[in-house]
Formats: sequence, structure tokens, C-alpha cells
Amino acid sequence: MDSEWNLREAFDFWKGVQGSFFKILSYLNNEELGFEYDREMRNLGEQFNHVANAYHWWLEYIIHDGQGIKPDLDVANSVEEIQSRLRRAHQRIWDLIENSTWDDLRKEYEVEENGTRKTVSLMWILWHLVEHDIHHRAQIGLYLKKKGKRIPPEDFWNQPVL
Ligand code: NI
Repeated sequence: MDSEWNLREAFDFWKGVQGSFFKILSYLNNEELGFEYDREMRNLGEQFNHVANAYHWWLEYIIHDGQGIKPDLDVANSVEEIQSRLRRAHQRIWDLIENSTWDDLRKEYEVEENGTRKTVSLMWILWHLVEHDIHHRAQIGLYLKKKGKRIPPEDFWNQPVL
């Protein structure tokens, strides 16, 4: 594709979405990570863990980026450790983006969903992860609202910290 932008610039907005998880965490203590919305949903700490694990799942098992990091099966229960897990997951996706070209976005990967195999492009996977981040960030917002925990809006939305 003929463009003066590189992929990192094109996905730059994502840095803000990722950064907002760090900002939100900076207002939380370890005890608050146990907040629940209801019994059927992950608690607040598990939400953050799940967000980081999604990156590793796609990069390790589908894209095979060669970094050899599996999703963390144990749940980190401290703000600091969750931030460190998120930082590692984010770095991994930016490593991939930095090393990819526009043409690489068309690369195809096989995934299995409910017993059905389907093919998705790298572009699809990247957008899916962006969508996944935003979906869970919104859920996190609901937990915080339910618990009366206030985070300034400017620190909830799209603050790059990396
Ligand atoms: Ni999810």
C-alpha cells in the first residue's frame, strides 16, 4: 500500500486505549481488585488479567510470533503485577506491529471457534484485540460505577502512558 504512514502510526490510537488501563489501575488498591459486578462475571482483577491474556493467546497460539509467552493461568492480585503483565502484553503487540508491513495485514491465520475452523487476517486480529480492550474497559467502568469508585473521565479514556 502506498502510504507515508507506517503501521505503528496507523494504530497509534490504540496506545491511548491501552494506557487507560494503567490510569484506571493507578486509582485502585489491591483490595479493590476483588470488586464483583455479579457472581457470573470475572471480578475486577480478573478482568485486567483477562485483557492481558487475550494478547498472549492470539500472539502465542495463533500468530506464533516466536516470543514464547503463554497466557498467565494464575490471576495476579496486585495492581503492580497486573500493570507489569499489561505492559508485557502491550509490548508484545507493538513488537509485532513494528515488525509488520501493510501487506502483512492480509496474512491469514486459522482459528477454531465452537468446533468450526475459520480463517482471519492479521488486520482482523488487531481490530479484534482493540475491540476486546474497549469491551472490557467498558465492563470495568460498570464495576467502578456500581462500587461508587470515581475515576476522572480524562483518566478513564485514551491516555497514552507508554
Ligand atoms: Ni473477553
